[in-house]
Amino acid sequence: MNSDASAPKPLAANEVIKAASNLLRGTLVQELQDTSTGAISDDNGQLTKFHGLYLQDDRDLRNALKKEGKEKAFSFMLRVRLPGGVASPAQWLVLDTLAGELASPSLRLTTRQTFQFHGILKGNLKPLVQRMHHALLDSIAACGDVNRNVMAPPNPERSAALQRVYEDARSWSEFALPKTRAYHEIWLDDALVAGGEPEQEVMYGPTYLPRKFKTGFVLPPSNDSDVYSQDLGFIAIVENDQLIGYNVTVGGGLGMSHGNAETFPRLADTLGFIPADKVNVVGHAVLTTQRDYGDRTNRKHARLKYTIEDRGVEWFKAQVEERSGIHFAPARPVHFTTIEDPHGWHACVDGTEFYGLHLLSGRIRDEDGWPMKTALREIAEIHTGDFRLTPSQNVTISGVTPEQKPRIQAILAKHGLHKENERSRLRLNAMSCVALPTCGLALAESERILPQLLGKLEPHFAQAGVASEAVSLRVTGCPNGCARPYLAEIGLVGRAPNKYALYLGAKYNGERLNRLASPSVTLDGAVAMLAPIIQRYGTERHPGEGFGDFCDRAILPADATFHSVGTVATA
Ligand code: SRM
Ligand code: SF4
Repeated sequence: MNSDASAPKPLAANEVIKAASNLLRGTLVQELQDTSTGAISDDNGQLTKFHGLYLQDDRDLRNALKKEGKEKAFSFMLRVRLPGGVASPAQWLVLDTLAGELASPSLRLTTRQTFQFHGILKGNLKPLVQRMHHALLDSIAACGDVNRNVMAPPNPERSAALQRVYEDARSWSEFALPKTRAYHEIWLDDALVAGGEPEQEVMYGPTYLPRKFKTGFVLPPSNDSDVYSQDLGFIAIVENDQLIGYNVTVGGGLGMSHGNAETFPRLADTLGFIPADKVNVVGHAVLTTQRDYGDRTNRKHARLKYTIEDRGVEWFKAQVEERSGIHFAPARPVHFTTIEDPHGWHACVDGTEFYGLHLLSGRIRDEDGWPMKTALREIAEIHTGDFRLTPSQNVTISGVTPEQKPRIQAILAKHGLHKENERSRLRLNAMSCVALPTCGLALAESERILPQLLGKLEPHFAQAGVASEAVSLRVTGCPNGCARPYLAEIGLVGRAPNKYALYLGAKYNGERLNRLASPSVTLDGAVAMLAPIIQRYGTERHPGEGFGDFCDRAILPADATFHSVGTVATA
């Protein structure tokens, strides 16, 4: 067979779908009216992602339904767009009500500071989006090949600088929204204004980006949103309590596929320093460079990290400088110490306080002895501040006045939910992705086995006398890395039912990836491997040495170089 190696590769199927979609409309309106199935076509399924919606099915029911010759139990997941994770009490109450009335009863806080509904039946999609809209909430660009939910430090009123960082994050999020009216037409029944200006995606163009694109803002010493895992990162530089600018990072990303060495997690490179008022212009240049040069032929090679890996960071920096007209100054020194959310009560400069509430895996539901949904609803009913979703799937009850504090404390106490001090740091720092039963890509359990895994690991940390050490444990049901497991000191990544790859040795502050310690272990096998390491950590660690640093120094062989790109580079 003749093949011409120089012939251009065909575009990925998604590129053809986007191009033919009339700016993300496809035939969604018609398909939503089809009541003969709970599903939609694959092509339209790719487009709904840009509207924040995923078609899923209940994987617990798959086999039984197949045996009965029935359609899969289809439903949709909806991800809210919530830059910086801020929701008012009124919005909380709307979301709480919708979960149960029009979706599964539980709400899920994500690793990128937003809410997800699961289990929305096709016929409930429009009413749900419309009721969210009345509460000034939407799901535009929460998923899809666009700039996704922008992450930002969750408690801006802790300082004037943080407030400014939050505002810059919001501004970039708005700036980089798609301009199509498709969402409004399809879900909110907005008619196109006849004779109006022709619709144009000036920044994205008609085929948007080659792949998803993520932005995170951080303010050292906290690296709570794992800035080096973001396609585009802004590290706030503060002098004399004033924000003076940002170090800009590019090309982070974590997703990979088991057994495919061409896919890998990668930490971002630092391009340099920019003044604070240049965020949008630099963001625009980064995004359009990726728009023009990202790989549109292979979705497994389409993230910005591969564009930079292939073409070099100096080339990329030159592109951004040329497009933005801004010359990067040398990066300012930054020092990260933690990724942990603040738990319990904390004071803010405006005289209010916030309460950092720990939620395992971000799940909000009522369980015996753990009535999280009821408690948060009761708080929302009286709260005059707001709620902040954190990058570690927790929530802070923010802007609490001295008068309100006793009332909120009483609600937490009544429901037994003020126990952050009694939890191990391992538990407080743990994260897991959703995985089964809703995630179509899950190879193994994640959220559902986290409590069991913690229950088995915590006694080892206690026995070794290190229960109060902050240790990051992150579990995912597949190598896509939704709970950022490659930046965890202990990372477990699903391969098959009860089979996980075990990774150790990341730096706690998110500046170094972990390395493969075992390619395939059961959960019990992982606990058995970890037990003696935890014991040794208790007795052999250097003063102040984190668990990840200890594993990197004393446990992992020096030649265990699973990740080739594992350090923070500065261009
Ligand atoms: Fe993710 C796909 C859940 C954060 C990398 N992710 C998915 C899907 C939508 C599965 C699918 O495509 O069918 C999952 C839906 C599960 C469900 O039932 O809800 C899913 N990802 C999540 C969430 C909800 C995990 C959580 O438990 O919180 C997070 C939602 C964040 C948000 O609010 O926007 C979530 N996903 C992440 C992160 C972490 C981050 O962004 O900080 C990553 C790794 C960082 C990165 O992007 O490199 C991540 N998700 C992926 C990937 C791999 C992308 C790649 O470049 O290879 C996929 C699969 C894909 O895109 O093809 C994926
Ligand atoms: Fe699903 Fe994999 Fe993401 Fe977990 S890591 S939510 S299993 S895609």
